[in-house]
Parts: sequence; structure tokens; C-alpha cells
Amino acid sequence: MNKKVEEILNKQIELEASSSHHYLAMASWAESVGYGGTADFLYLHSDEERQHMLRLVKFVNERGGKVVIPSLAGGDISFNGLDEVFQSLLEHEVEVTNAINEVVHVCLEQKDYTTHNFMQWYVSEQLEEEALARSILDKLSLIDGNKGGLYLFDRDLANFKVDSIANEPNE
Ligand code: OFO
Repeated sequence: MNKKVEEILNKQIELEASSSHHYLAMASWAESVGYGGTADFLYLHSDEERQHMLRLVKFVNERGGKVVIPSLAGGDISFNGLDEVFQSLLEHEVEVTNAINEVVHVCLEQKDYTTHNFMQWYVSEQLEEEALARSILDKLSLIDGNKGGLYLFDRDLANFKVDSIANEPNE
């Protein structure tokens, strides 16, 4: 496997792992303060990010590259409210989108069209994830801290589908 592509895919593996870790911390915080629906949504989102990491790990291995499984920093994470949680989620997704774009750029530069093709799934995925985070933030902005509104928001979020796992292409 092309070394530059291998290197940037390993960076992406680390970023997907850190997304999973970050959303797990958010889920745990939400659960601890009574937002059970939000916690369910975020636990699922964390699982989804792990799947994104795994797809990359398997792809690099299949193509004869070397995977570096990252170690992740933990920490005591807390938030001032749901707005802060989802603002942080959106910022993280924007960072991931930029990183995916960079992977695509390196693939083209290195003429690695197989990896370029593989990465297209991630490009569409990022579109969906950013749109989802923005629509959640719009809802929170309408609620504007109203307790009844937050109660309903949390209840609805439990039924919100993070459908990217279901959209996984067949291996
Ligand atoms: Fe892996 O899609 Fe979000 O970060």
C-alpha cells in the first residue's frame, strides 16, 4: 500500500476512534443528568463511529498496509447543557469532514483510485452527519432552554435513527 495513503488512513482511524470515544463520554454525561433519550442516541452514535474505524482497519489490512491501533486519552468530561453537547458534536463532525477531504486529496495526489473509491462512502456519510447535527441544533435553538421543550426533545431523540450503520455498503 502507498505509504502516504497508509499514513493518512491511520490518522483517520485515530480520528474515528476519538469520535467514538468523544460521543461515548457525551452519552454517559447525558445519562448521568437524566437525558435518557439523548444518551441512547449518543451511545448509538458512538457505536457507529467505531464501525467507521473498523471499516478503515479492515480496508488497510486487506490491502496489505499496516494498521496502528491508537491509544486514546480519557478524562472527566461534563457539559453545561444539551446545546453545548451538540455544538461540540457539530464542531467535531466538521473536523472529521475536513480530514476526510484531506484523505481524498492524498488519494488523488498518489493516484490511489481504489482507496479514493472506498472513501466516497465516508464523503456522503459526512454530509449526512453534519446535516443531522445542524438540524438538532436548530431544534434546540427553537426550544431555547424551555424545560417542557427539552423533555420532549429528549424523548424524541430516543426514537431518532442514526441510520448510517444500516446504510453500510455490503462488504
Ligand atoms: Fe465517522 O462520521 Fe462522524 O465523525
